[in-house]
Amino acid sequence: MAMVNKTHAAWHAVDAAAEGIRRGSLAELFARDPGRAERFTTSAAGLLFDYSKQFATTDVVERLVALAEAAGLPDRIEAMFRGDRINTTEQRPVLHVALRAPRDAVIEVDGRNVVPDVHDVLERMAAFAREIRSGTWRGASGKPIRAVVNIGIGGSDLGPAMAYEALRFHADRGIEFRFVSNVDGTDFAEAVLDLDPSDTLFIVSSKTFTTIETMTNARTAREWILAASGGDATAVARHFVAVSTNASEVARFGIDTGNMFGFWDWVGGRYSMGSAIGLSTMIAIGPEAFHDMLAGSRAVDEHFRTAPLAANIPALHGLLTVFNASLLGHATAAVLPYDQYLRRFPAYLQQLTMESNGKRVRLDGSPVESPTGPVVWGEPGTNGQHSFYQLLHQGTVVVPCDFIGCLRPLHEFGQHHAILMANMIAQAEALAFGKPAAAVAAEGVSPELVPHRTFPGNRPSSTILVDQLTPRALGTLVALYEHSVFTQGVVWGINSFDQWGVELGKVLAQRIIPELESPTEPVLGHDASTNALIRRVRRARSGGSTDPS
Ligand code: G6Q
Repeated sequence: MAMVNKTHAAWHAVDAAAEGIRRGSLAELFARDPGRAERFTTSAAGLLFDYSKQFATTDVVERLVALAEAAGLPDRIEAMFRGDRINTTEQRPVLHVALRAPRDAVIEVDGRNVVPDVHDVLERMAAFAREIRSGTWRGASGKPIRAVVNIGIGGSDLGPAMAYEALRFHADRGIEFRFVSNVDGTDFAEAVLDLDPSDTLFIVSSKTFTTIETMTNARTAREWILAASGGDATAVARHFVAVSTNASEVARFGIDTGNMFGFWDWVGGRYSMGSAIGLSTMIAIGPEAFHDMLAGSRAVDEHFRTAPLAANIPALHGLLTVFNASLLGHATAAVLPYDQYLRRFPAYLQQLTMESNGKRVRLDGSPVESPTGPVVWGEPGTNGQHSFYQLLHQGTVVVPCDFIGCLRPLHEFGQHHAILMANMIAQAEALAFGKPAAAVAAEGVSPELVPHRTFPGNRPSSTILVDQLTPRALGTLVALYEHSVFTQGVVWGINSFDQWGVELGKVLAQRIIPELESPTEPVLGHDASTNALIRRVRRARSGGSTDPS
C-alpha cells in the first residue's frame, strides 16, 4: 500500500501550493476568477458542496487529487467496499457501506455474503418497530409502550441520539424517546423521572455488551422495572431488548435472545447508526423512513465510489480538511448547522472525526510527520453567533468552518427561515472577506476604535446545502462525513477505524474503583496527585469532609 510522507513529491507539491496560498487572500482569488463560485461548487446525491471560500484553486485541487492518488485513495476505497480487512490493527473489514447496500449486492466476508444478513436484521427490526408503533407489543401489565429509552454510550449512543433529534419532525410523537449514556446516575435518574415503568421499553445497545457504563445503567434499569413489577423476572422480557454482537452476554443479562438484534464486528461503533444500533431511530420514524435514510447514505456511497476525485464531494471535503489541518496549520474545525434539529450533529461528528483520525502513527507504526485530525466542534447557528463567533472573526486562530443549511424549512413561520439563511450566508461572507480598516475608517469610526472594528477576513469555510432535513438528507450528510474521514485517514496513512487511545483511562479506572470502594484504607501506588484525589473522594464517600479544599 502506498504511504505518502512529507518527503514524497506529491506532498511537496501540495506544500508548495500552500506556500502561495499563505501569501494570498480569498478576496484576490474571487477577484481573479469570476467563475470561481461555480468552479468550486459540486452537487451530487442531493448535496451541494460549495468550497469556493476555501483556499482552493484549480492548481491546489489538482495537487490534492494527485496526493490522494499517490496515497492510493481509489484502491483504498475499493478495498473498503470489497470488505478487505483494512482495519489492520484489529484485523477487521470496515463495512458500514454494507449496512445500506441494496438487497442484490454481494459483499463477502470470509466467503459469506453479508448483505442478506443485513437485510434479515433490518426486517426483524422493522417488524419489531411496527409492533411498538402500533401498540401491539405490550408491557408486562398489558400496556402499549409509550417511552423508549436507549441505553448505550459512544457509538452506541451518539448516532441514535443525534438521529432522533435530527429527525424528530418525522417521528411518532406518541412515543417519548430518551437516551441514557453517562455512568453518572443523574443521566438515568433524569431520563426516567417522569416515565412509567409499565409502558417503558429499554433498548440496551452495546456491541460488546460489556461496556461498564452501559451495563451499569442497564442493571439499574432492570432494578427499576423489577421494582415496579413486584420482582416479576418475566417483566424483563417485555421491557428490554438488546442490540449487540454478543449473544451469550445478552442472555446472561436476562434478555431473551429472541429479542436481540444483531450486528457484526465489521461495523465500527461510530459508523453503526445504520445498523441495529439505529433501532430507536427506526421505532421513532418508522421502517420506511429509516430505509430512506439508508438510501441517502447509499447514494453518497455510490458517488464516493464512482465519481472522479476532483468532482467527488467526500473526497474533496476530506482533502480540504487535510489541506487546512496539515498544510495550513489550522488545528481545529467548526461545524455550524443552521438547523435546530441538527443541534447534536457537531457532538456526533466529534466522535466520528476525532476518534477516527486523532492518531499519531501510521499503519506501519511510524510517526505521522504532519498534524492529523483537527479538533472538531460546533453549535447550531444562529446561537453560536452570539457566543463564540467573536473568536471566529477576530481571534488569533483561524478556524475553518462548515456551514450546513437546508433550503426548505420544516416549520414555515413568517421571516424565520429567511433570517436564518441570511445569517448563515452572511457569516461565510464575513469570514472570507472581512472588513478592512480603511472601510471601517471611511464610516467615520473614531481612529482609536478602528482596529477593534476591523475584520481581517481570509478565513476559509465551506457551505453544504440539502433540500430539506428529511431522513434521506440526514443519510447523505452522515455518509459525506464518514467518507471524508476515510479520505483524510488514507492521505495521512493512519487507521481511522481503531480507537486504542480510549483504553488506558478505562484500565486505570478499573484499578481506582476498588480503591474508592474499599472499606479499609487501601495502599495507593499512584503519583502523589492521583493518590490525594482518591483520598479526598474516599473521605467524602465515608461521610467525612465534603469540602473539596
Ligand atoms: C466507537 C467506539 C466506542 C464504542 C463505545 C460503546 O467507534 O468503539 O465509542 O461505540 O465504547 O461500545 P459498546 O457498543 O461495545 O458498548
